[in-house]
Amino acid sequence: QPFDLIIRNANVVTASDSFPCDIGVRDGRIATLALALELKSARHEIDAAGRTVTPGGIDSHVHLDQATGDGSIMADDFESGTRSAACGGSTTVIPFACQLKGQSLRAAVDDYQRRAYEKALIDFAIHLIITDPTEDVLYRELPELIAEGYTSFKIYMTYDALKLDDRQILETLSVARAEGAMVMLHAESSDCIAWLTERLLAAGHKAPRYHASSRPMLVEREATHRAIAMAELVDVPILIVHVSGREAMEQIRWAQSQGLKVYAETCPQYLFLTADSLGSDNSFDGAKCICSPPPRDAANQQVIWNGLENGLFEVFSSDHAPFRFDGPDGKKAHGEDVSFDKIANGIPGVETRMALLWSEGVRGGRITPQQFVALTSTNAAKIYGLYPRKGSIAIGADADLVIWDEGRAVHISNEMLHHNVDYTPYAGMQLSAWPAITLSRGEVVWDGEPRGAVGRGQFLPCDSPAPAQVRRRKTELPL
Ligand code: DUC
Ligand code: ZN
Ligand code: ZN
Ligand code: ZN
Repeated sequence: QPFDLIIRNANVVTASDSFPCDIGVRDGRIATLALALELKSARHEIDAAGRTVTPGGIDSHVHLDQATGDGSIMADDFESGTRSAACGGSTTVIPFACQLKGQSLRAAVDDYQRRAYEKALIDFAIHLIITDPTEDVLYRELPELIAEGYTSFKIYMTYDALKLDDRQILETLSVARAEGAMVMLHAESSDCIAWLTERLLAAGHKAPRYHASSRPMLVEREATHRAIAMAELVDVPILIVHVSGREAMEQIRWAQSQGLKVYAETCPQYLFLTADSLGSDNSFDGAKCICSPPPRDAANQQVIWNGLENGLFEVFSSDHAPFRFDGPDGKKAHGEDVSFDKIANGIPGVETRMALLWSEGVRGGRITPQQFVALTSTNAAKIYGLYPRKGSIAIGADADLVIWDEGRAVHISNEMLHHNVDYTPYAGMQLSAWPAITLSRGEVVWDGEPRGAVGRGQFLPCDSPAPAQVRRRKTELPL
């Protein structure tokens, strides 16, 4: 039986290994890995001589077409967002279905499945965001949805429209424990932020750069500590998303040293931006880099690199939250004179994530190629229940692959990107690598041009993530 595709002379890198081989693909899956694959016939061949081939990226934290409720509109939907992801070497994204307060979880899922319908160019799973944990939501809807493949959800400790109080968090964590789901936590202390914001605004400090002053590391540290304590009490694994620097990391390091299953995610903005990116004067330009938690300083960038290298972080995702700078529904939705707390929160990055980490991390000598694969793909597949279909180069896995172009100067500009945002925070950076070809289930979706039909991406129901599986718990809950 002929292959549909053979990739010859690849230098394959997985999360554990690196080896030369040919990859035979049939029906969208990896059918054979062999040295000098004799096979005569394949409909297509790609010569990857001299090139590294990694698993396609899994960007497990992206916001696409997500309702914001504050007059801003996300610039990327499931079409432009997944196209941009593919052009940057990702083959799976996991955006969010965000429950509105008062809305059923089912209605939220249906809403986002409609938003995704026939749009995605690459495969996607969906995380839930739980904002209204009523009894019906927690004890009827959530178990049903987890059984249907929505096995991870995010909860917020800040933002009035999204946050849960500690009692609600405990209750929600205990459902995750019972049902084997993975909980992602946005850990920032709501009241501290509100108090600081009020005082900054009273003093007339309203420019974008004060966004960073309103959310110092302390507020992230405090909430991270509290989240860990609650997860320990309930005895359930959690993942702290978008960790920005030293103080939250110290809490996570402590938890991990106690044997608690506390996983952590960080993002490119904490390696490549600082609070200075929000502006050194009162100009509005800094709004481009407003995200939460805010980027810190050069010393913290180094601490984040250390955490990627030493294994504190499991996941490197983009937290792509796309808002245009100009226009009526992006960063300027309420004008340029508006205070920092009214500016849409988030920055784009789904397309630049992989190349930034390959270029500055691997080629920069900070992490190994295997660590790169673990951080950008394999670990997320395991933590969110997509492994081994996604996240590896192995027989039977989906043929989701990146063939790298290395050693070429890549000057980042927004013009080269395919998102629907009118800027990139990384403009001007000089990289030494970019994906040459991205394959999704054996189909070329990027080879210097975006390829692949709109709507070809499939929804991926997730298994109960290995670390969250019910049978692995060590203790009974105290009653
Ligand atoms: N949290 C996110 O996860 N993304 C964008 C902004 C935020 O606060
Ligand atoms: Zn063909
Ligand atoms: Zn968040
Ligand atoms: Zn996010």
